[in-house]
Amino acid sequence: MRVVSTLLLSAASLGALGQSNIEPIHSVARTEFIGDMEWRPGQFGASINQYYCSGFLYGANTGWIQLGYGIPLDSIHYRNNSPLDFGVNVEPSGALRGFAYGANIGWLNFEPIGNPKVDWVTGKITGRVYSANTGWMTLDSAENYLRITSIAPGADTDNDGLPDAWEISLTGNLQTLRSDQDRDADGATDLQEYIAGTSPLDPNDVLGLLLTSISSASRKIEWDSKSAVIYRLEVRNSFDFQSPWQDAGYPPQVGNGNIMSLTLNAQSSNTAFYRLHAYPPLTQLN
Ligand SMILES: [Ca+2]
Ligand SMILES: [Ca+2]
Ligand SMILES: [Ca+2]
Repeated sequence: MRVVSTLLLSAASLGALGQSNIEPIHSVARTEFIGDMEWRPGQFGASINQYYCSGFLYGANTGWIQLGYGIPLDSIHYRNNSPLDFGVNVEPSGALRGFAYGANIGWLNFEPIGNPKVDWVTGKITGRVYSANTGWMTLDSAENYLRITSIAPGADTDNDGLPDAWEISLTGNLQTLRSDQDRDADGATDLQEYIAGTSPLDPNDVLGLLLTSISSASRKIEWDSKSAVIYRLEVRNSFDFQSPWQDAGYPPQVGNGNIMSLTLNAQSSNTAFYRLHAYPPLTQLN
């Protein structure tokens, strides 16, 4: 009965967070002593965004386990110092740290020894989680692993298209940034800067082509990449600003945090215009 009431209590706040982003065919973790643990037991399954986790795991022998209370009280990270502010946080590296709770088994500790972690490039979740009552839960093994196929959006209580955690971590409020505004006047909207992983408060941090070297043999373009952001080169063959941007036909590139480059083939039109389009980590293009 206590388990059911916990589920109902948190369903309202979870509604704002969207559905589980655990891939249905990679949703089961193994445990030492208590059988399989399902990370997507329906629409209120685990949801992992760039800052924190929410949602529920389920095991036939354990009942429901809550990954977080729903939305951290400071909108960014759970403090894990009260029953109303507990949960598993997500560090920029993808490390999962904090506490999950099951009424039947108590706390599960996401800590450095087991090092549970999301890989922002592949979406795979690796490592182990410890519970004093039930032992280790293994998130990946040779034949089995957990995976997310997108980054959950997280809470957006002011409905402006920007995750509250991102807004508040940068400005301390929900008013300064807006999706259709270009706060730092660098040509990219605040929403475009969120997607590209650039700062909406720094005009020197913006997605752009850094340098184009042109010779008769090749043209090379370079840009300052952000980790795990996906970049696709687009082309427009006309001065006409109404003409659409199209995929330039090069494989999407996954950012590595350093300067990246693409060498265009020599047949490229002399009058082509290029731009980079950024997509959030794990976006499936094609
Ligand atoms: Ca928002
Ligand atoms: Ca801007
Ligand atoms: Ca900027």
